[in-house]
Amino acid sequence: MVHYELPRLPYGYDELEPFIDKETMQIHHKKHHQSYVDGLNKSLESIGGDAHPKYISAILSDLNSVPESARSTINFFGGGFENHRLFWETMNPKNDGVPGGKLEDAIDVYFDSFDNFKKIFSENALSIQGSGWCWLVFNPTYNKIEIMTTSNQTSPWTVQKTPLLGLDVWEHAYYLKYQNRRPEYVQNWWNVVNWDYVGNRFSELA
Ligand code: MN3
Repeated sequence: MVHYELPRLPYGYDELEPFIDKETMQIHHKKHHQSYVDGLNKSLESIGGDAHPKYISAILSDLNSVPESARSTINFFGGGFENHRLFWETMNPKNDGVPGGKLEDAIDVYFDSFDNFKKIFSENALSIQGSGWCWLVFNPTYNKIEIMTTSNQTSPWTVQKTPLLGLDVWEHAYYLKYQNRRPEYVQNWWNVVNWDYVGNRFSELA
């Protein structure tokens, strides 16, 4: 039986200051992310996890293979587990603020410029009603990158798209510091995006 564990944060809780505060990072990682880990393990146990030995992204890509009794909890907790794992990896206290290499070229092709990409991504993030995520994904069917949003913890894997970069716009991601000021949170988050990581992820696919 595969048991998922809370992944280690690749930097200290206070290292994304002042853009994302220490207390938010601690609660978000140790409490919220842990709850998705626990929920995922419980859901897998309920259907005999040994029958589903694939990594969670592969399970999310083929939710119909999961017994109906656990499909919605695996969608939620499995998405929550994997979305947050990626979210931590795609942030970095020391970044140069711009994508490079093949990803930079693809952004120019599909969004005209990096500035325009950021504008469209931010507008999508702000348009989410309630809780959800805004994503830069790779669409393997058309071999292109796209921006999309999902509700709650639904992962792009569930629609066969590969998440490259995700922004958590649940209130728990920003409320302590920003209260209702989601636009300010989104704007400040760009300062901590780990473009090296996102670019490498893209290079492995395209
Ligand atoms: Mn979250």
